[in-house]
Amino acid sequence: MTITATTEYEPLTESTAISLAKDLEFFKDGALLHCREIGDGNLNLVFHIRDENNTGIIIKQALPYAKVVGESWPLTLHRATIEGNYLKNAATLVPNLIPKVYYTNEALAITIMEDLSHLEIVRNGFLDGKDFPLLSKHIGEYLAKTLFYTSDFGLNQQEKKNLQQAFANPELCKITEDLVFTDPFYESETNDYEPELLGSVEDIWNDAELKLEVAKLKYTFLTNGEALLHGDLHTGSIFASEIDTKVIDPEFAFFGPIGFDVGQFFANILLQAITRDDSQRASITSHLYQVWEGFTFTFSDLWKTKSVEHFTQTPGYLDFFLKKVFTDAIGFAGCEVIRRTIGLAHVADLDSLKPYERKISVKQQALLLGQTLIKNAANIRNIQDVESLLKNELKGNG
Ligand code: SR1
Ligand code: MG
Repeated sequence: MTITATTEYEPLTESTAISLAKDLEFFKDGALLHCREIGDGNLNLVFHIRDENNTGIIIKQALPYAKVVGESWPLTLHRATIEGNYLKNAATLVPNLIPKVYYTNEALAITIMEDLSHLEIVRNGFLDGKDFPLLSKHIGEYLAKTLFYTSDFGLNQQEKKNLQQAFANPELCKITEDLVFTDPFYESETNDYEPELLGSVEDIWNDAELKLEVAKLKYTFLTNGEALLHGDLHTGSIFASEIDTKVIDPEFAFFGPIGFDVGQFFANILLQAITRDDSQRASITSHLYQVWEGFTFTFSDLWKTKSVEHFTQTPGYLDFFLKKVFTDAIGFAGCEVIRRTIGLAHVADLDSLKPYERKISVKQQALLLGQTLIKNAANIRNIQDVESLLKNELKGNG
């Protein structure tokens, strides 16, 4: 079976991915092509095709269901179009921080893009003890530019409303609404945790104060369309090296609260930080400082020099806005830490811990950290406060 650019949807295989790449003339006639399916995420197929000179492309294809669960969880193919459109928009704002998109095909639900195999997924690199010295400077810039220029401060406000319609992404938003904001806080079938965590999990389910704060955060996520978010900005969605950073996988993109993207990045740094001993932790927590500093520096500069909104020159407005983003981000980070510990989609930072007893004890600490972030978000003023909470959690339970 050959799949060409005009074929109806069908999941690719390594061999049909090669025929498609040939049909689209990505390689010279007669090139010796090698293809491997390398997708390790929860949802899609990812094919790496390269020729004998190691020149390559990536073909990403959405499946009509969530790969992590199987065909019993149908999922829209439209997410591939959302992803392609997000990357095209981001190419005008942060071309250096995303992969180049070569081709998209809505019917086949594919995006063909730059081969990033010279870089490494940040989560895996952290697990191997690597650091990415420019990562958080780059992510700070990425967040500031993508979020400012798609907000009512950086984009014509009528245009923004049109763009908001184009990025309606109800099915993918529903995944986040359920898996991040709802299921972990109730006894839900999607949750996944070790039996030894049951006591800590029940503490969460029985904590009315916590649930009220989560309800408010979920409502903010549901209703506050501040800017075009990446929507799933964890360390598995970022490729990096010592000098380069590329954000991938924006299929969850939609107009939501700015603090959500910031908070997901915070949370995934914290999920790595909490696994480290004192001597190894500072190199990770420094990413929290740098990303927030980078974000606020660039966002403030854009606010002062590129705003389309009259009120941005009003004294106090920028400080008020950044404070609100920070508070939202801390609450969202708490939800992400909890769901990555006991929800459906885990992270290797925690799941790979050994021995088993240590994994359980770090997960307990993660749950407490998540609860504290959510309940105290309004009183957490800066990254120093976050770092103190992390230290207290580790001291109290280590
Ligand atoms: C069913 S999808 C589970 C998770 O994978 C994605 O990367 C998102 O984080 C989602 O919540
Ligand atoms: Mg993803």
